[in-house]
Order: sequence, then structure tokens, then C-alpha cells
Amino acid sequence: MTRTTPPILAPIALALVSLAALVAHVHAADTSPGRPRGVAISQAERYHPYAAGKFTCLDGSAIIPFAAVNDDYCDCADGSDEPGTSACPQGRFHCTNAGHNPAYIPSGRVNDGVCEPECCDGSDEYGGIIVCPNTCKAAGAAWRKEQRAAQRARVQGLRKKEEYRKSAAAAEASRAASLTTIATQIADLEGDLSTARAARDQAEADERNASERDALLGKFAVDRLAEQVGRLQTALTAIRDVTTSFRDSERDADTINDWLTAFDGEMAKLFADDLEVLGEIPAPAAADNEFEAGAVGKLKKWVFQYVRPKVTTPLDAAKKSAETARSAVWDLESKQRDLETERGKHESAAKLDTAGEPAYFALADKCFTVDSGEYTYELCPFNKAEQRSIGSSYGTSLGSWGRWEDDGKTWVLDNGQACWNGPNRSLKVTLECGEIEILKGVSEPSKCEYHATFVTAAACTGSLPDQSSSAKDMADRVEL
Ligand code: MAN
Repeated sequence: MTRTTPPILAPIALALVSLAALVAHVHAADTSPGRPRGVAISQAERYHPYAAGKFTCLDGSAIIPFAAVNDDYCDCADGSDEPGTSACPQGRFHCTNAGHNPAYIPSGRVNDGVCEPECCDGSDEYGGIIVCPNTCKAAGAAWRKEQRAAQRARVQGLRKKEEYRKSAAAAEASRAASLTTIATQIADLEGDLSTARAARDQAEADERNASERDALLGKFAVDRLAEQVGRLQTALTAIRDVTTSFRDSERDADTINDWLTAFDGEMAKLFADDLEVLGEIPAPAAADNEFEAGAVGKLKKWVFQYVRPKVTTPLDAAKKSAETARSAVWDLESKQRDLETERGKHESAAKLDTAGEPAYFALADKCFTVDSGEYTYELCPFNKAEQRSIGSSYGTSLGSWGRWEDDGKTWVLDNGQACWNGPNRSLKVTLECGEIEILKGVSEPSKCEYHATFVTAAACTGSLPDQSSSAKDMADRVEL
């Protein structure tokens, strides 16, 4: 059914049309009847013109006729009456950017003949100086693509972080188990060590006794040997006599044989008597020098070269036992040191300052490098950072582990190598979420104060979303 206007109402209708035209003129800049130009949907409630015909400045500084909103004259201290014009320098213009993200620009940039990149819908230039194309569709699509990629990276990072957490939990469990085992091993070792030390002390006491005895024996043997020298001397004289007699009077063979037999007997006696004792003679010492030059010396040499090595003396045995007992103690002590080092490592690993996030344990004992300018930078999380000239192995310390800052978003490494005419070197690391660890963007914003960005899955925050909620999340970001 069509409704027609009765002729009597025609003048009223005309007046209404004129009024509407007037309102339309006053609000020529408005985007919709309920929302003046430059006002965000979320703020529309605060711009309620039609009820009372008044507008209250958003800061409450004044109440003005609604017609004064966007009339290109600044009435409110906060500039809220001119959201859609450039009249208030402190004002903000809202671009709806349908299809992309809404944005605010300073209202001074409205109708300035420049298409603001923030306003992809071109709504900042409605005055006709320039026509700005609406690029929101493409920009929104590109932004959403980027967001999806970032979201994917975040999700992958979060998955990796879950793995990190799991391995951190496993590592912690195994660390605890190792610490218990090590504690038991150390306790056992202490028992073994006290037994071994007692055995060593005993063996060393035996060694000392054997050594004293050996010294006495040695003295005795040398005395015996000296005594034998006389006999040897007699034997040599006998030989000399034999040879002289032989040369001089050509005595008969029987006589010579008698002499030689006598000499053999003398020599055999000498060695038969003394072999055992000679075996115990200590190695020739400086004190024995008086004997070295003569026959005794030669004999001693013979004994030491040929006889002594075949004879084991009680001192040799005692020395060997003491040596074995000492090395048993050394072995146990070295095992004890190894165990203590291992215990220390586990304990300090457990103390890593991960700010309560176990995923960061995955970065312990690892180092990451990047080349930037003429330097290679190396970051070993929770440990140290270095700067090296590319290709060089000499490193300048940029600092050692310091602390977390910025609510868990930054690491500080400080007390690095002193800088000539500057502070000790230090490095601030901004943490970024990503699946793979990357050290990037190293810079030196001020002399010897460095900055880097470190991408790690451990820095990813939030929880793993399911497919549908992530899609919804994405849609919610786009104000249409
Ligand atoms: C080295 C490097 C630089 C630093 C200067 C300061 O060349 O560590 O990064 O700025 O020393 O003298």
C-alpha cells in the first residue's frame, strides 16, 4: 500500500524537507545521521545530538549547540567538538577504514590535500582538494595475510614452546634423579676414600720402614762388598802371579790349571755369597763415590746393570704398594671432584634465572650468532654476549647475564669490557616470539650500549587457539 500526503499537510511536509536540508547542510561533513564525521563507532554514543540539541565536550569543559559540532570552529578545550575538521589542533579524526583497521590521525591533517596512509578509505580528504582512493580492501587483505602469517608463527612458536616445557620438565626430573644418585655416589666414595686413605697411610708407613731397613741393608751390603774387595784383590794378584809365572818360568799346565781353578773358586764364592745381598744394595749414591773408581765400583755397576733388575727387594715391594695405595686415593679423589663438578653443574642449571618460564631452559648452554656490519655478535642466553670482528676469534665482552626487564620482554647483559671514554659495554635484548631461535638486528644506539632482538619460541605468549576461535579472533579485529 502506498501512502500519499493529504493536500492540507503539504506546507508542513515542505517545512520538514527544508529543515532536513538545513540539518544536512550543517552536518554536510557527517558520515551518518547518528555519528558525526571523524567519530568512531565506539564513540558515537557520546555524540548524541538529536535528543537535546546540545553537545557536551568530551572533557566536560563546555556545552555547546550540537550544530557547532564539526562547524570548523574549535569550541572544546579538548577539540572534541571538531572530530571531522581541522579546526582544533589537538583534535583526533577517526577513519573508519571499512575492510581494514580503523585509525586516528591528528585532525590538523584533515583536508590538507594529502592522502594520509593511516586513512586508507580516503575519508580524511572530503573537502575536494584531492580525491583519495579507497585502498582499504587491498590493504586489509594484505594486513590480514600478514596477521595470519604472524598467527601461524605464533602458533608454531607456542607448539615449540610446549616441547621446550616438556623437555624442561624431563630435564628437571632427570636432574633431580642425577642429584640423588650423585649424592649417594659421593657418600659411598667418602667411605671408600677413608678406607683407601687409611690403606695409603699404612702403605706409606711400611714404605718408610722398608726404606730405613733398606738403608741399613745397603750399608751392610756395601761393607760386605768392601770386604770382598780384599778377596778380589787377592784373586787378581793370584792371576797376575799366574800370568807372570807362566811368562817367566813356563810352569806346567797342571800348575796353571790349579791357579785358574783356585781363581774360579774364589770368584764363584764371591758371587755365590753376595748375590742375594747385592740385590738389596741401593742405587749408587753420591756417598758411595769412594768405591766408584775401583773394582768395587765396576762390580757394583755390573750388579746394578745385570743382577739388580732381576731382584725385587722388600723396599721395591713397599714402594710399589705405597704407589698403588696413593694412586687408589688419587683415583677416588679425582672421581669425587668429577662428581662434585657434575653436582655443581646440575645445581647451577637448576638455578637458571628463567623468570619462572621453564621453556627458557631450552636455551641454556646454547649460543646464537649474527653478523652485523663489521662484527659477529654472539649471544649465549643467561650467560654472556660477545662482539668479534668478522673472522676473528678474539671477542670483546658485551656483558654477562644480568637480569630481566620490561615485564619479561627484555634481557639485560652488563658489565662487559670497559669502553674507552664510555661505559662498560652492555647489551639489551628484546625478545620476540617465533618458532626458530634467531639473533637479529644488533645495533649500538649509543656508544658501547648495544641492542639486539632475539626470536625464540620461549617468548611466545598466549595459549594455543583452536582453528575456529582463531578465525573468529581475526574477524573481530576488523571493524567493518
Ligand atoms: C669497538 C667496538 C665498537 C665500539 C668501540 C668503542 O670498536 O666495540 O662497537 O663502539 O670499540 O671505542
